[in-house]
Amino acid sequence: MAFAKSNRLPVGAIQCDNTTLSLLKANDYVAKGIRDKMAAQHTLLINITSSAGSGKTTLMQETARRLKDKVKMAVLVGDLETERDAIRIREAGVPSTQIVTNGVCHLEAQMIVQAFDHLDTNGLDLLFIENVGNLVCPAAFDLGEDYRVTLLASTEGDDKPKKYPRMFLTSELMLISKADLLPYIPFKVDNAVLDARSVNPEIEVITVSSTSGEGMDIWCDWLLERIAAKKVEALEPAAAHA
Ligand SMILES: Nc1nc2c(ncn2[C@@H]2O[C@H](COP(=O)(O)OP(=O)(O)OP(=O)(O)O)[C@@H](O)[C@H]2O)c(=O)[nH]1
Ligand SMILES: [Mg+2]
Repeated sequence: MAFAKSNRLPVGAIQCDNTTLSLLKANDYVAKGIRDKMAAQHTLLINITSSAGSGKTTLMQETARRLKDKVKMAVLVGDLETERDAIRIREAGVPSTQIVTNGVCHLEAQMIVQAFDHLDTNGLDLLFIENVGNLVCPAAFDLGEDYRVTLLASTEGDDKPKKYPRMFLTSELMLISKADLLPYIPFKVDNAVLDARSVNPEIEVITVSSTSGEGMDIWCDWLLERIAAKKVEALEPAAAHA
């Protein structure tokens, strides 16, 4: 199947009804506003997605511990119920606001805009959005992010990229998480990478463990490079008019 990455929809395979399509169009309009706001304040915006329990919040906590003294960062986190994840992230020393969706299985751009009333993003170098744990619905909703990063935990099985292709198609980076468990389970990293690249040949891959620390330096360097690039990007229009 051919895919158009720019609008994140499979070409010739649109099976949504008109209502769904217009909802997505409205979402894209709001997402553009978020992208413009983040560009104006030079904040790198990363949308973190995965199945439930793949280790997103633990990764946010460990990333915060490693980067909070180097960059100004915060996390918006979505869940169907409870403020538990935001509390965990705040305990790791960075501001975090919980978006409680009351049963909605994904975050939408309008929810992010509403959350900006509760979290001051001015001056941030890095803003993470931890999406609701779900490999399906969050794939359809642009949140204005610069990069979408999807975790695939070793405990989920290496067959998921082909079973949930849109999430891997629309992600720039796949993090194979819980790498410390790889010696004990029949997850083949090569199979997962092959499948992910058959869906999205450009997807980057880093293997990480928040528990052992494996891959965390590579992940943090990946972020720092992009934070720096975002600042340069912000200077370019000014340079062009100088
Ligand atoms: N062995 C191991 N366990 C991990 C790792 N990262 C997270 N976990 C465990 O996996 C479980 C789920 O982790 P969370 O960080 O809450 O996962 P999540 O993706 O945020 O979950 P939801 O927000 O509910 O979707 C917890 O018991 C964590 O301690 C890891 O690198 N290795
Ligand atoms: Mg979580």
